[in-house]
Amino acid sequence: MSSKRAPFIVIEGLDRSGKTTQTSLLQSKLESAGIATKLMKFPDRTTTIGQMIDSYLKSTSELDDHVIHLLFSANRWELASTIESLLNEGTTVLCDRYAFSGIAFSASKIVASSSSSADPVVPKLPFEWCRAPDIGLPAPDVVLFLDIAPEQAKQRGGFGEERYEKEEMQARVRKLFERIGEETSSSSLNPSPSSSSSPTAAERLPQDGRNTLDWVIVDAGKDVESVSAELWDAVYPLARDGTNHPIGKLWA
Ligand code: Z5A
Repeated sequence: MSSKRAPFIVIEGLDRSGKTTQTSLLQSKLESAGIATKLMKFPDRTTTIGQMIDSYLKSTSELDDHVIHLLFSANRWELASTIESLLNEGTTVLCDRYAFSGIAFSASKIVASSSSSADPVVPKLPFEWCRAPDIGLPAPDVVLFLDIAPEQAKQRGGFGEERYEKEEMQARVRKLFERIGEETSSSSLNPSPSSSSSPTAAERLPQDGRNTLDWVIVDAGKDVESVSAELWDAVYPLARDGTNHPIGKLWA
């Protein structure tokens, strides 16, 4: 890879969209192709901060909404320099959830009086406030967003065990992810694909030389192997070739 660095690849998506399944498959495939890869996951429940988050998500502790949001962000900051070192050493970083989940989940919380369909929906935490603590984190080179309808996700194993796994909240989270994806893509210097047909994930990858990340939507409702093949096409050229571009700073 000479003077190039390795790419930072984030997989985002709704609950049960298959992030854990797909990041682990991708890691195996990359390593079989001889590409050093580090798999990371947020929240990282192994750190002291991560243990506080884990206990909150399992509803064994209560925290103010502001506090838990800041803990999720702090959990990323405590690993920010590790991410940068790995990329500079030539290790591809594959990350299961990142700051985008941070905004989508916290900004989807609404005040109790707006939970009935007759009331206007009032967020507890403003979108911009939710984004602020993550400004300046290492920016991924690409975000692969696993998109799935909440009704389909619900049919998959384990849904409903943790605090945020409620269908109404997942629907709001999905809308917020759409907003984040649009804002992220529109801030890209890359021209949008000119073809009117749906481009594959690989066709939508950023060209080297761009100065911001790209947001690629992947249909996660397909079978495991089809999703994995699409992710592989998107990730392999980037991981094989590396990039000359310096590590960006998120939203900075
Ligand atoms: N959160 C937050 O609020 N703020 C933050 O800053 C961050 C996170 C980073 C925990 O996240 C919660 O933290 C989460 C967001 C919030 N809240 N919720 N709810 P987590 O990442 O630790 O959550 P998780 O429980 O480990 O992952 P997940 O999202 O629920 O699942 P997944 O990783 O996307 O899916 P999976 O485990 O790979 O697959 C789920 C099941 O579906 C499993 O039985 C698979 O065998 C099956 N599966 C997978 N793919 C397929 C396909 N293609 N077809 C059929 N079945 C499939």
